[in-house]
Amino acid sequence: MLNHKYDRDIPSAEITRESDYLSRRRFLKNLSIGAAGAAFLAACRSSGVTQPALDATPGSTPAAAYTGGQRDELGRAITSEQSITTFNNYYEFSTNKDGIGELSRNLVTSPWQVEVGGLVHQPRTFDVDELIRLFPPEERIYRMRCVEGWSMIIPWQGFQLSKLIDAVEPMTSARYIHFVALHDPVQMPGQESDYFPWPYEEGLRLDEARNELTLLSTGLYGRPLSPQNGAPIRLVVPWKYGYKSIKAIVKIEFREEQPATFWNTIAPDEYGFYSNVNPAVDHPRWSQNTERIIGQPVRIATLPFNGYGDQVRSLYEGMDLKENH
Ligand SMILES: Nc1nc2c(c(=O)[nH]1)N[C@H]1C(S)=C(S)[C@@H](COP(=O)(O)O)O[C@H]1N2
Ligand SMILES: [Mo]
Repeated sequence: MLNHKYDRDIPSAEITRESDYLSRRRFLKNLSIGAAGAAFLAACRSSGVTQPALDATPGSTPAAAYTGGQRDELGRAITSEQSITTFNNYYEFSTNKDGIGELSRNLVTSPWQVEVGGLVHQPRTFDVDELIRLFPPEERIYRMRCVEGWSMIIPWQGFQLSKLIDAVEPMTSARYIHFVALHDPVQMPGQESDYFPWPYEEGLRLDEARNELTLLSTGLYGRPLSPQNGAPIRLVVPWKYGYKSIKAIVKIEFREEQPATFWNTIAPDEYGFYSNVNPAVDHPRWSQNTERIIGQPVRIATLPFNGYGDQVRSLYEGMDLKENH
């Protein structure tokens, strides 16, 4: 059922099918990935690393080092910092994608605390500065595929969520993690309306949260996150649609039961709990077969699990991924 109240603003140009580009992956394989990329891949091969999404560059990369040449492990060039910081989905501020930077400019992101609790032996409230000291960020170049049919390649700085999970010692009864974003209508004008079920919330199964791809990010392009990208701390789950990667996290809670999630509450038929990128399962109102990388002229084929199948497929063994979309 279509829910007009929450109907999303999808430019039709973003959702046009372009089956011509279905062989894009094979095509990309033959592209030159540049000397640094080739050296990195060679190093991975010789060290037996099977984790192509990890970049060799440490998190301390200065912003000035980003000359535009960096690519992900599929050979895709990183999206410009300009696009990443000016084309945003952040409904707490606006349902428009442009202008979020301006609207969120004065968001107070320091000091900022994240309360970690629920079914854990060591519940604790962390200051974000403390998290960064405890778990020094590293760089990960990840693809991000929005459910609307566009994508970006983003050089994040962050640390594996698994490190924080280990630190708080989950109880054996903990099976899910619930994430809650800031609720502050004074600072976040989009929350003045009760049109949406604030606060924004998200969830992962504990094994998904522990997967080594799952990040808590505190920066991108070598700079601390800007408010529009989720400062001071946000989730990044690259094999799932972008809306799972919740911004401005204030609470992380371990639970036995599957938590409610913002978009699933709004339109359960359209947005499932899992939300794994899956070109074989269309959104009820548009195809998920293709996507347009922001800044690129043509649509390309969307890859199962956004191209991270080798790292995450085993999490869903035996599950019907259409049923559990
Ligand atoms: N708190 C919060 N987190 C959010 C959103 C939001 O509206 N509020 N939008 C999501 C969506 S739909 C996407 S595609 C990504 C966009 O992240 P970016 O603006 O950093 O590219 O953030 C996700 N996280
Ligand atoms: Mo999105």
